[in-house]
Amino acid sequence: TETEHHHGTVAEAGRPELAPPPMYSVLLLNDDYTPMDFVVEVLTRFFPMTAENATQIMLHVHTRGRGVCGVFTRDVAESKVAQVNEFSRLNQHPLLCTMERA
Ligand code: TYC
Repeated sequence: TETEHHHGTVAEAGRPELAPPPMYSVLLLNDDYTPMDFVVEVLTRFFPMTAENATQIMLHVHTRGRGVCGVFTRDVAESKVAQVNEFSRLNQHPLLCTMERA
């Protein structure tokens, strides 16, 4: 409920209720070389989504230059970015993943 003490609120049971954490969008960037099927594999491997949703996001990135893969807390977003970029580098593709405040 809205029983406020500056930033926090107090729930019905009197349990402290924390403010929501800052959220970050994880983005894929387009390039001219990464195969489309590799981008779809990356999306289904590292983000919870179907192959159909992954194909839609891949095509959006391909046509618009960048696109959102998901929105996460800072630590989770940083981990996704690191995993995607390492996987792309290991597979010798230039695919880049980044993040920004949502
Ligand atoms: N533009 C790439 C191609 O034509 C496909 C691609 C899509 C690459 C999305 C990166 O994030 C990306 N093969």
